[in-house]
Amino acid sequence: MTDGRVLVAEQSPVLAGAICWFLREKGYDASAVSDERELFSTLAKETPDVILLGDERLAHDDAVLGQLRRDARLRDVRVIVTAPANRNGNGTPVLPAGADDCVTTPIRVPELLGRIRTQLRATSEVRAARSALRQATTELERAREDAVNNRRLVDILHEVTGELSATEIYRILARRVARALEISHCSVVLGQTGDVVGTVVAAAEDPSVTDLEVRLDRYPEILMALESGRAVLVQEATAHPLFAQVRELWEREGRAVELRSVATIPFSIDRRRSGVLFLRTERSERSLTRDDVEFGEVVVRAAVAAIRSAQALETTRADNRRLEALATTDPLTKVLNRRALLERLTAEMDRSRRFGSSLSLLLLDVDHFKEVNDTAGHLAGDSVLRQLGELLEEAVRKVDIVARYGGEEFVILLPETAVEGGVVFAERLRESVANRAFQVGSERLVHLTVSIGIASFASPHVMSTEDLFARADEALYRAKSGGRNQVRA
Ligand code: GH3
Ligand code: MG
Ligand code: MG
Repeated sequence: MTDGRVLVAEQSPVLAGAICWFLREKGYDASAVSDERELFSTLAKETPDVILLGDERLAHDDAVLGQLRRDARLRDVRVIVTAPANRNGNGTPVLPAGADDCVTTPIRVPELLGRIRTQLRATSEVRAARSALRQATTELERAREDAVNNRRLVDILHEVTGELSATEIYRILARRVARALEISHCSVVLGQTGDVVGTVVAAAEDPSVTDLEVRLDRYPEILMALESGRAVLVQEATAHPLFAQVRELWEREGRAVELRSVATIPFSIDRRRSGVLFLRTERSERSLTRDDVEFGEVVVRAAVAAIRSAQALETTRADNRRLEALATTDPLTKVLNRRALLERLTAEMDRSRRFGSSLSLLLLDVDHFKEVNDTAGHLAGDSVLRQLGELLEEAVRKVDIVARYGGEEFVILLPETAVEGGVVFAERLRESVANRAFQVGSERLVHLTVSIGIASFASPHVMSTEDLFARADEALYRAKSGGRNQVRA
């Protein structure tokens, strides 16, 4: 490492030799050329930090300086010219265009060294500035590249974060990463440490792959990523020790190895589902890089988060469905409970009012139900209520609503049904209960009858849901006191 490279253009070999000697003594790397031709042929080969045009002819030849300044390669080279001190009569030499500094002749060594030092400092400052600029430009380019990658990433994430199944997410992941990185092979392989067999759940190169089993001992890069929990990058597979055993296997099997590089990025969704994102390039393609791995890692993280949140959403929904079912159904008979019935009734009343349609309510009570309990036991009674619930559900239309009102009393709501229609339906229902044998225990059958009271909207004195219940209850009472097993409106 020298302090700077100085090229001395000086016609006189003695003077050139002396200047070079001084400069080298001071730690510079100095060499000399004797004329214009030699100057430019040397400059074509090397770039000094400072050129000293010692020869007055050269120093004041506009053509020479012009040529030096036009050469972009030499733009940071400082040019020092020599000039007689007394040229203008005031001791200050005229600095020709294109020159950076001037040394007065006859040359005095301290002045020359001072000028060279100053110019070299300037050169290094310019170079530092240029290198900073270059670095900024590189960073800008990298940022631009990142922006492009991020846009690809956003595309992928956007596609991945919908409400998709894990399988769909794997497929999108493989396809989009292959496309973004412009590589031929990208797949998702599920497996965990200790597994002998892995499952390829998606492969960009073959969309038909769904659950392809592969022997993991043939994929040391997958095993390694699963074991270490860290990404594995092999840029040149043919030379890499990781593939030594597999290479032997390939040779024995006489398989041509097209593999160039591989990267495996491990992930873990839950205890059952872990695996790797598996990137591969072939001989005809480029080698995979750290950047590819980083890109893959970011996308994998997003995909795992998406799968987890999709799963959480599904669990929450299932929980909600269960809760809702619990809140609205009667646990014994699985028909609607009383609370849900009242909600539905209110809604149906509103609808009837709005559209002027009719609505019938049937209140059904099992006749002498106590006897079932007394003779067959309470559990048998429960079972009979369950069977009755099923019978009622099967008997009604889709739009009708069956609910357990309490004990052995059921309510059936018939939308768009006036009292006449309600009576016909209730009569049919009464008959089918009467004709049915209900099972109690494994052997015994019992026969039952029911009494049904009906009220309808709109009819005189029925303005509210309470009126509807009150009227139906009155009708039921009449059915009971009339001898049971009958329908009253
Ligand atoms: P009727 O209605 O014809 O006047 O006579 P009944 O014997 O059905 O009399 P009531 O309606 O007053 O009595 C209802 C009986 O139903 C009383 C109760 O022991 C029984 N019961 C109510 N809820 C259940 C239940 O969930 N399981 C069982 N096994 N029995 C119930
Ligand atoms: Mg009762
Ligand atoms: Mg009863």
